[in-house]
Amino acid sequence: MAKALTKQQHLDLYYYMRLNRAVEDTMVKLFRQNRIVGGLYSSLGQEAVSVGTAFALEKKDWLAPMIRNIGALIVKGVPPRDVFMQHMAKYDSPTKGKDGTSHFGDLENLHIVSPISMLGDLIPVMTGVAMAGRYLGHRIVAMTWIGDGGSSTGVFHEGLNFAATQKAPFVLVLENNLWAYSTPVKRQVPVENLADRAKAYGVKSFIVDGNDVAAVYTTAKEAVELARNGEGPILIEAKTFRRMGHAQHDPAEYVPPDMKKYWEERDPIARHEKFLFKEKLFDEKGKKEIEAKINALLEKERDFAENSPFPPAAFAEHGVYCTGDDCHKIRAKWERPVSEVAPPKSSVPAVWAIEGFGVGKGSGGGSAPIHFGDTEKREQKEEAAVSNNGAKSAGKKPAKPAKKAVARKAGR
Ligand SMILES: Cc1ncc(C[n+]2csc(CCOP(=O)(O)OP(=O)(O)O)c2C)c(N)n1
Ligand SMILES: [Mg+2]
Repeated sequence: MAKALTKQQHLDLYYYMRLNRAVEDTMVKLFRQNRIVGGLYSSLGQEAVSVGTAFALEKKDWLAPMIRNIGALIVKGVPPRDVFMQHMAKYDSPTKGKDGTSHFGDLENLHIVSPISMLGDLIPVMTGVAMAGRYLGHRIVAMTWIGDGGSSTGVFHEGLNFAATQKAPFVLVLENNLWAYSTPVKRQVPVENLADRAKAYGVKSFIVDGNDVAAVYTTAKEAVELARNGEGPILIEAKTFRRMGHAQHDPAEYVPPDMKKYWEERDPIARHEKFLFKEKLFDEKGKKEIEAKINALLEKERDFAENSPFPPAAFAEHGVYCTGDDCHKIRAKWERPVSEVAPPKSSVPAVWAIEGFGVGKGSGGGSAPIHFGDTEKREQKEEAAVSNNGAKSAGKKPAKPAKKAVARKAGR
């Protein structure tokens, strides 16, 4: 357990993990009361990963969470009421009741990119965010998370390779919780450490005990600073365990009871609490104060969420298609004149037409090289055009078009 952190940092990590768990516990109750409209994906036992990694980011940095990273959202500054209202599909929620889970972001203030459900797709997206930050000279780091299952998608590998070749200031947290739905990690990946996947792309990686919040934080901090200094991207494999089923509907009876027990004994909150007591960083009174602060906050946040209305029926058609300013106000911030980065207004004749392959009309109407050689050659076409123009102006009949060039056999 790292001791290099300040007392306040240790207490903050504890507070955020407790808040993360309390927010999810509240949502389980709301789910049982039938007030949650969408899916509920528990991060019970994984709080140290979301909290410890997001805690390593600065305010200006960017993150994109996956379904089990509510803790990261809270650390970045999302109020619990937004998380409740999203899941309850309320009108005051960030998506105004259009989504039933955590598909929301905040590009203006908190620098959060909304999750994408297709596993792995956030990797190239966040690589792009990291590259944009570097281009603008902002010295930001972009972070996202992926599961053990998600690390087997094609886009994980394409994205990581892309980030590596671009040296993007990007940190990818691979949350290895040993299960992807009902598939154990050993049945879907033939390697022991998923961090090894980074080697294929020349990417530096770390492995960390995902149930030790101080270790997660110090590892993430090192990765974030390496990335900020141009040594990214970095992959962190956090070894942890999914203590509940995939979502509320899944009782996860396929998980061996011994395995559950092993990980319950390594609960990240209980472990950190033990550490805080042992190091005299807090006592029973300090613990009660934190609990009281969380309870008071969540009562207020839950009340607000419950009192928020559902969207009016007429709102159903709003926001389906982009209608300009009343849809979104974010515009590209061009650092170079638009004309400089936009495609040229007029096309120029292709200078690389290949002898014998002919030149034809492109879809835009201009000359474009084509590959079949079944149209007249450029010189023949130009000659025909000149003689036709001459004929027209002299009042003669236009000349016959030039003979077609012989088609070249395909497959050469
Ligand atoms: C490309 C893609 N394939 C399949 C799914 C369906 N799906 C959603 S979550 C999930 C399991 C993910 O497991 P893992 O990546 O280990 O994350 P965990 O649920 O354990 O956090 C699957 C298969 C998806 N969302 N995207
Ligand atoms: Mg998993």
